[in-house]
Amino acid sequence: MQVALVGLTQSGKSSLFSAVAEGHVHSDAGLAHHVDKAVVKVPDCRLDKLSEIFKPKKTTPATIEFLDLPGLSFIDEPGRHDARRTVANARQADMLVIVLRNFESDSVAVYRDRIDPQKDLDELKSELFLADLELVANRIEKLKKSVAKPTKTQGNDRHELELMRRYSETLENIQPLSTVIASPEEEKFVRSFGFLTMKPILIVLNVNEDKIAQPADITAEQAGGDVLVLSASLEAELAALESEERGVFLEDMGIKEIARDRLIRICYQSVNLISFLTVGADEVRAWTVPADCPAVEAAGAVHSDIQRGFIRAETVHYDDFIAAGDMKAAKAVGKVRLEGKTYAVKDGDIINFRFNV
Ligand SMILES: Nc1nc2c(ncn2[C@@H]2O[C@H](COP(=O)(O)OP(=O)(O)OP(=O)(O)O)[C@@H](O)[C@H]2O)c(=O)[nH]1
Ligand SMILES: [Mg+2]
Repeated sequence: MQVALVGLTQSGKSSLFSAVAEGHVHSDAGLAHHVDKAVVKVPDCRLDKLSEIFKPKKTTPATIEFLDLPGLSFIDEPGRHDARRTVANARQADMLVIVLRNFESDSVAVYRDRIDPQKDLDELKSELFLADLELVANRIEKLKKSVAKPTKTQGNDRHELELMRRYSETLENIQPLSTVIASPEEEKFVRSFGFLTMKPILIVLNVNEDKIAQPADITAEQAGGDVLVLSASLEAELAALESEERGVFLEDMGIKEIARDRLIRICYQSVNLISFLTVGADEVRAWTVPADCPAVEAAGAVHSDIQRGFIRAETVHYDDFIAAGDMKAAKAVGKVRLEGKTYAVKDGDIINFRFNV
């Protein structure tokens, strides 16, 4: 899974990126189109707890990849030119985190002479709509030509043309494409286009340090996605501290959790991914699968042999396991179930696959 940090110039993306990537030094000096990438562990206290219990040789968390994209500017033609390139990079991501500037600073240049996150968001969103509309329009032109010829793909092309016309209408009515996907099959069919308005979004309001506890000026409804208030530069400083130092610092500031952890978790949930867990003396591990994934496919995430030779998924939910104390006790109270191939795996299921190859 990939998450792209997008936003107008100097909104705090790279600062947030270095917080998320915990000290990954960003290296965009002089490289106008450089995209930084970092693989980030998904914080999961269940995994920590299970590691304490099983004391495995190895603990493996779920991960997400973050992309730090260059800042967008639509003020002049060179800016628009660069923005097109950046936006094309965002198409590969599964989700967008839109970073909005809401901090005052004399030393950081201000976009369009304003500090106004709502206006910035409106501008960004309309550019995302336009980028999708352009893609759809190009596709329609191509398809109009190809459906006129009796080729093997004619049937498919007709179907696609119909879809693209519907999308064009949707976008012209300023509705995101995420609102018109009719079925999972359709979603799969158009996924490779990377439509931006089809992606889940999270809005980050980057405020001054003394404002992090205040409610956001923008509601989730206005934003069209969850809103997270944080200070990117504070997050970057916190991420650079050793965990003990960080704990003391957070306590002093009266903060329960760093925003970074919350951000990563929200991203994971926004694209409908869940973690199931495997435990043992060798490894305690979180595995990433789509929500409601059938058990037999979850088995495939671990190993194709386990999928092929699937017999049963011995399953206990993490909460039941912790309540019971250990596996034996969980079995004794009937919380360990033997599930078949079609069982829809839940977030936090601890699974032991029985298989035969
Ligand atoms: N006061 C304050 N300054 C910040 C904050 N976040 C970022 N900055 C400063 O704003 C400037 C730009 O931050 P970056 O993180 O590089 O912003 P960016 O969005 O990556 O910038 P571009 O990639 O050039 O678009 C830097 O000087 C940061 O130190 C914040 O929360 N508060
Ligand atoms: Mg940057």
